[in-house]
Amino acid sequence: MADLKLIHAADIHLGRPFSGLERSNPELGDLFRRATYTAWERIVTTAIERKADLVTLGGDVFDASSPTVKSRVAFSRGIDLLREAGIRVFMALGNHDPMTGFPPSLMSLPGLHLFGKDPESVRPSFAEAAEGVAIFGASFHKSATKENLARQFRRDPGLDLAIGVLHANVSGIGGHKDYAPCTLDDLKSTGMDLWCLGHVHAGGVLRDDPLILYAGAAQGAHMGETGPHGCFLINAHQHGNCHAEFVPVSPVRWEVITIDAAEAEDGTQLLNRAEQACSKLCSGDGNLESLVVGVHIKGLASAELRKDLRGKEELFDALADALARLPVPVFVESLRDLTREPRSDISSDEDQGFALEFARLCREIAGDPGKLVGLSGEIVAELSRKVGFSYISGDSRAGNFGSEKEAMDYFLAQAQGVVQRMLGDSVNVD
Ligand SMILES: [Mn+2]
Repeated sequence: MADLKLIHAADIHLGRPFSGLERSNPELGDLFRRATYTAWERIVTTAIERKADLVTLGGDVFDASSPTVKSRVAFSRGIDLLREAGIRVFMALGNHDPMTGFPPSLMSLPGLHLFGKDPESVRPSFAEAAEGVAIFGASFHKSATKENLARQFRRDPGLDLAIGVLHANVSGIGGHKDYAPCTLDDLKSTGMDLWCLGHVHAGGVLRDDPLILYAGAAQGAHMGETGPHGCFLINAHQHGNCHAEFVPVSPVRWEVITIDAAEAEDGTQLLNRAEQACSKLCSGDGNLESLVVGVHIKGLASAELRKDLRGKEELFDALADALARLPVPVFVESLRDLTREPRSDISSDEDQGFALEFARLCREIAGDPGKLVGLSGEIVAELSRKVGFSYISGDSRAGNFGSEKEAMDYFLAQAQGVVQRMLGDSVNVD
């Protein structure tokens, strides 16, 4: 066989909305609504421009098991364009778009091979390059597929190149449902030269030999999906030896930018730093149409900066205005003040020991109502002895509350604030 070139994509989630955008912005709203469709169009264009022999899709191409008409039309158009360019598509379905409920109109599109629920192999005979090549795959029958599908695959003897396409959770990767669970060894044992997977939204290569990779979500949809997203262009040679190149396609990128308070004397300088950080992120990705950022400010804040940070709503608006005007418009998703004030009375070791102990005590008390009685006074006393009354607002003294429960609820909220102010983000008390 000649070398084979393929594009692998998965988790396009056509029609998926963005979450966590608390404030609306009409201009960007339209871009966000189009984002998953744009990503799919770019996958198609990339396959055509880079002269791929075939395209593999690893499931969750649609966000919903009953895709909207817009999603169905967009998908069909892409398959048509690929077919006209002589590129066939091999698709396995995932938990968002399982066989049950999958639109019959999409099941037999010309140019598309849809894998059934049982593992099967296809020998594409459409191109000289594909001689001796087999594509293996299986689709989720229903959303919550718990069986290990990978173990049901076996390479046919005599093949030059065996490619597997599957939606699966390898090694229980966190943050994703444990559907079609399997291990890297399960995948390797099948004898495939290449595994093109879907499900995990952070794409990447899991193993080089054989090449096992997740395409990742073609477009991130929330702060848990930061960084560039796209598909992979894979050059496959006889009996493996595959090389994968990541191709970014997402028009919108999510990122967290962290600004050191030591580098910003006040709110104005903070805006400048944020602008610089965003411009740097946008440079070098010509596909990027917008950036959504969470802005974290940490470190030791000057008195001036603290003053500006206290007017957080206004600072947020100023930041949102400034960043929206950048050449690649930036949408501010959130602004987190993780700064701390300078203190000299307690050593940092003591701070951490006390903070953790206090957080543990609060959690223990919250889980045992019997311990509430009388502890509110003790907590205030302990807190004030350790960190000084300047950290505790006046109304938190014992006796100002209608009940112990009310007092405890207040102190727990207070404690979180105190711990955060003392430690910035260096200790996670959750
Ligand atoms: Mn998915």
